[in-house]
Amino acid sequence: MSDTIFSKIIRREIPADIVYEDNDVLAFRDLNPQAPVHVLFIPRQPMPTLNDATAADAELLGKLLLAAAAYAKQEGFAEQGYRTVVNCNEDGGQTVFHLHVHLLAGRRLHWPPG
Ligand code: DGP
Repeated sequence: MSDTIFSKIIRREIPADIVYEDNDVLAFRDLNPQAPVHVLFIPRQPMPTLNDATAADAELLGKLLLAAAAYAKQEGFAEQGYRTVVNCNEDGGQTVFHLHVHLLAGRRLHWPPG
């Protein structure tokens, strides 16, 4: 089982600007924001990468995306738009090995990403 900086945030061992939580999901502002809104949605139960997900995790993965969409609606930028991203391993640019969904919003995001 991985223990990363995100597990420490879950255990409140280090501070984070938490914007949402429920029994399965925690969401907090990214320390190094890439857009005016940059929130990370993570499962409380750690999973290093998307590669480690199985069919048993389908509901949890859905909850992460639904929590991100609900936050976008609550904060009023859902109609304007936003992006959700899951980076996986080296080429995906993953640096913290506790699966997370990035929610980016508040500016026009470019495509393709760099
Ligand atoms: P990724 O590159 O996809 O693994 O994204 C990891 C993100 O986590 C990155 O955008 C920066 C953020 N991050 C790293 N350490 C911390 C931390 O201690 N607190 C917060 N809030 N965010 C962090």
